[in-house]
Amino acid sequence: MGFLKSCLDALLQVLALGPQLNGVGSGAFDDPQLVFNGKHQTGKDIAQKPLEPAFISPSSPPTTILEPENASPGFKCVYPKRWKSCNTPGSRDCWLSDTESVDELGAYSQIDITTDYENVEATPRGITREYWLEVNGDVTVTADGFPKTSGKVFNHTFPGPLIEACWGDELVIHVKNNYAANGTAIHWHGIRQLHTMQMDGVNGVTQCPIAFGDTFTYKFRALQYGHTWYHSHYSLQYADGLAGPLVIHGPSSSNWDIDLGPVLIQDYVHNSAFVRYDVEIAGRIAYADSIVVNGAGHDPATGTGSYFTTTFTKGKKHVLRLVNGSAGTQYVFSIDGHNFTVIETDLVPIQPYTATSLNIGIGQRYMIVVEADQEPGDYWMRTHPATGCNAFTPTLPCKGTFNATCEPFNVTTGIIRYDASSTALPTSEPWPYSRTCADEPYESLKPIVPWVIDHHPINEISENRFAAVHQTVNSSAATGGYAHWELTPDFLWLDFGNPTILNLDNATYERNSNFHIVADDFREGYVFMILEASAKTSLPLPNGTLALAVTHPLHWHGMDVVVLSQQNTTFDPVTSYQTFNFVNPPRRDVVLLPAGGYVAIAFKPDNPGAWLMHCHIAWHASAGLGLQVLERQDEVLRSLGGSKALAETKRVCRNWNRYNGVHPVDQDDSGI
Ligand SMILES: *[C@@H]1O[C@H](CO)[C@@H](O)[C@H](O)[C@H]1NC(C)=O
Ligand SMILES: *[C@@H]1O[C@H](CO)[C@@H](O)[C@H](O)[C@H]1NC(C)=O
Ligand SMILES: *[C@@H]1O[C@H](CO)[C@@H](O)[C@H](O)[C@H]1NC(C)=O
Ligand SMILES: *[C@@H]1O[C@H](CO)[C@@H](O)[C@H](O)[C@H]1NC(C)=O
Ligand SMILES: *[C@@H]1O[C@H](CO)[C@@H](O)[C@H](O)[C@H]1NC(C)=O
Ligand SMILES: *[C@@H]1O[C@H](CO)[C@@H](O)[C@H](O)[C@H]1NC(C)=O
Ligand SMILES: *[C@@H]1O[C@H](CO)[C@@H](O)[C@H](O)[C@H]1NC(C)=O
Ligand SMILES: *[C@@H]1O[C@H](CO)[C@@H](O)[C@H](O)[C@H]1NC(C)=O
Ligand SMILES: *[C@@H]1O[C@H](CO)[C@@H](O)[C@H](O)[C@H]1NC(C)=O
Ligand SMILES: *[C@@H]1O[C@H](CO)[C@@H](O)[C@H](O)[C@H]1NC(C)=O
Ligand SMILES: [Cu+2]
Repeated sequence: MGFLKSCLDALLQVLALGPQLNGVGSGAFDDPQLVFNGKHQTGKDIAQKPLEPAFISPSSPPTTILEPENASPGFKCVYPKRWKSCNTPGSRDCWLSDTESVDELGAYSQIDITTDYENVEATPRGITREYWLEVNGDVTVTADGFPKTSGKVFNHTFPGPLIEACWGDELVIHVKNNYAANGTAIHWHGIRQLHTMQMDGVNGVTQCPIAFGDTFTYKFRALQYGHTWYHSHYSLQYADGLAGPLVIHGPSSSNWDIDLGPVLIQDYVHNSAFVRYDVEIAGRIAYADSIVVNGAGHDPATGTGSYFTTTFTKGKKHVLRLVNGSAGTQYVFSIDGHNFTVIETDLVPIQPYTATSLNIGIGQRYMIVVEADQEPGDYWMRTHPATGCNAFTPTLPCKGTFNATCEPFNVTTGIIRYDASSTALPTSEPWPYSRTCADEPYESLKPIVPWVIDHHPINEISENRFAAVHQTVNSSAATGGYAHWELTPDFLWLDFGNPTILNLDNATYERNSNFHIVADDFREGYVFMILEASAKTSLPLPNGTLALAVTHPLHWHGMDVVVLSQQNTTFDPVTSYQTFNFVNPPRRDVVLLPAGGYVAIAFKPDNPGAWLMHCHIAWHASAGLGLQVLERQDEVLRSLGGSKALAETKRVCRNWNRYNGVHPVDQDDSGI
């Protein structure tokens, strides 16, 4: 069973801004909501607002239409008539202002960058948007010039189609599995899924895989805004191409003129990731062949391929929505000659800061604003694999590994042009950036809406509250018979056909399901976790040597976490607490656990459910580096809206178990 690392702080009750459970039983999509201004209004005012229907359909007039800059053609945000748009190139921090409510200062109240988006009642009400996606397998993808025949993609495109919504919308996404050889399940990375755990898309935890020919309909509200990605959570499918961008339009913490959209940076594997995985389980490091940016790249072996290209307008400020969708590579991103302003991390708006390069861990996202303030011309965009956090084909120069002195291939993966008709290759020089494999310094990442943690966990954490990351040997044939990565006390090995969501009443879990239990009575305050990746916790490999400590980008589902401390040294129970920061710590959903070091995080236990937490290096996740955070188990079903909310889940499971009975899946990994 799991270790417990929780503490309750009654004094923080007033800060527990997450929605309470009352009224939740009616289901996540029909809870009557009040729109109010999170900035100026008091609780008393909220109750006085007239009740409006939860969602308006696009046809029901009258409405306020907002056309986000550079959204897809015809795309519009639609809100109730009382709101009017206040989002202009000179006021990107504002989203909607209320034409009916005037505060005591005579100003309109508004929904803006300071609105607490964790407070459901403060979130604007948009419309329902419906999308259809198809999963295709064994598709030939030629992203970097090499014809990869084991491609798995959405709608025959790589990356998948853009899914777009506005802050407060409800998304309804029908995913049809057209891949005959396997199941699938789609995860909406970083979406909090407040009271909609059944929509999180994790096979073995929140659903069964979608069988060939079947469709699962995902429904959830876009309570956050910014950009992220969606990807398969079925084993290694996303590393074979099953990933796409997701943009939720909302305010920004800095002004800009032009939105250039998502930039999905991925390392790219030529043969199937399912085949490449054999390298990982043989105890070596699974490697990639090249880097692709929005599906464009070069095969280093042959030099074939293309560059990701985008155009700047001189004098304008451009938004780039960076996503690290890699299987195993951390990148240092930069644009020659241009610095940029970082305004958002992982769907959390932050106080803007200027940088010339940016460290992006797997699964992490950054929104940046770049001003076209240089001499018009052509400039390289660079995605430099971080030292110690990359592995490419060993037959390349430098044995395929980027380090401080050796580069196996060019890191110039994109071109920024001031004149779209130019075809010249840039001759620009790089900034002198650091290639260290680290998160952005956390002093830089200050959320606009802070979490204040005025509670020191020192008296609450004891030795059994550590989740140590290490590699362990399990010779059981049932679990592959190879060295697994694990988070204490066990490695993850999920049961596709019997997910946690259909076992919510269990006192114990029989399968090797690694759980971190958050006790049912923890409702306010914060839960703390300290995760270590130090060499001393490594178990011996079969040949007796200790596994090397490496950096792991850890991803939490269903919640944001704040980073209290992130160090590359061994955790010391006496002195390490001095490194903890409780004042507006960075908040995100992917946190790097430094090699040989530790990371201390905290989260709010305000979303009942079983939430996966795992390393986002695809190879490590497959080899067991994950656990489930089981939060307030006895309230989960009620928070979803009762057992009727699981009708679709059960139907998809029946179909999966029928399919699997005929085409048994040979499970050789954790399942995620
Ligand atoms: C994906 O493909 C399906 C079937 O061709 C189509 O109906 C749907 O509109 C496509 N979805 C997107 C988001 O393009
Ligand atoms: C032991 O195995 C690991 C993983 O396969 C390998 O990296 C290491 O070099 C081996 N050590 C010896 C002494 O054989
Ligand atoms: C993606 O994350 C991985 C792992 O943290 C990292 O090695 C890689 O450099 C990141 N890629 C980018 C483009 O930042
Ligand atoms: C960013 O670039 C501008 C224009 O080149 C320059 O004035 C400014 O000092 C730079 N800021 C930083 C932090 O590098
Ligand atoms: C970089 O890699 C090359 C080739 O593997 C190796 O010879 C060199 O020693 C490495 N340099 C550093 C600083 O690790
Ligand atoms: C690296 O880029 C330069 C242009 O900057 C080009 O001449 C060279 O061929 C590239 N090398 C490879 C291996 O693509
Ligand atoms: C939950 O408990 C039942 C009854 O003991 C057991 O059959 C089932 O396997 C358990 N579920 C999981 C996921 O372990
Ligand atoms: C390996 O995993 C199996 C299945 O979870 C478990 O029963 C067994 O005890 C494990 N063996 C070791 C040596 O950890
Ligand atoms: C650890 O972090 C310190 C301070 O950030 C840095 O100077 C040092 O190089 C790091 N050490 C390693 C082994 O990464
Ligand atoms: C299907 O999934 C299973 C389980 O993850 C895996 O072992 C197998 O290789 C997959 N099959 C294909 C054709 O990708
Ligand atoms: Cu890892």
